[in-house]
Amino acid sequence: MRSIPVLACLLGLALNSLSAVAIEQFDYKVVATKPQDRSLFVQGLQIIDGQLYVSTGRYGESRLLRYDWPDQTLNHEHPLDPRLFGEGVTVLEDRVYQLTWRSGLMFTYQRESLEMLEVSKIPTQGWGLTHDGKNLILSDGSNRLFFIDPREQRLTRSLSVMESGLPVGKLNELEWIEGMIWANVFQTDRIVIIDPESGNVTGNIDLTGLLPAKERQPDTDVLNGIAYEQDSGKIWVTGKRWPFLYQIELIPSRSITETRMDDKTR
Ligand SMILES: [Ca+2]
Repeated sequence: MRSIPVLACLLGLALNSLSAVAIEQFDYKVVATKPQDRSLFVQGLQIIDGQLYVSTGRYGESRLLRYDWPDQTLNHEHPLDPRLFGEGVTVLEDRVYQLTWRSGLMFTYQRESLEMLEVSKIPTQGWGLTHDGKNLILSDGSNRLFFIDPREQRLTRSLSVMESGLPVGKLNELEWIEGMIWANVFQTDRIVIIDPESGNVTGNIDLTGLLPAKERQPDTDVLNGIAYEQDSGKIWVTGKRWPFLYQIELIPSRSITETRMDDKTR
């Protein structure tokens, strides 16, 4: 067992190169619910300018869907080749981008007509997709996020997502919300809030119990899908083969202090 003076000395040395970072912990409150076709294997979700965009997965079932919002009238449906598995979707300027899982392909559509304009290669698996107003931001199931210039189809940077010095893997569906990246963590009821500059997790949202047990069926799958209505600030979440979209509000539960290495000491 180390003596106290030795421990104090080690602690003192450590504190010189460590800094404290607060990670906010959130519970949630359901503010509203809307029905969702529970056959949809939701892989991508975005609401923008009175339209809800949904990308769905599974071979033979993958589609790009667009609904009027908030009345949810389907106004466009585009099936993918049955050999492709749809993933994230995002709308940026006059284009819509849709990922596929393992094929290395991303589709670009004209926003109004949803006519396909381009098929491009991506350097990794496609999972979640959002944008920061300039770059597409893509997840691939690891703890990495990739920033892609949409016009030049060029990787501009990548980011490692970390919490308490450990990688946060299985990042899935994404949403850019007020300068931060929200990400579903695959196979959990957790959404992490990520600083897009440092990659540090700054918040954890625990959505345990969101879909009641009585609403679960044998094929009901995991939480996946985040959409932010920029005008109203409403946040909607859902899951794969879930019967509802939920509007949620965050309730701060507690804050934990993470101690991590200062940037300058890395
Ligand atoms: Ca999203």
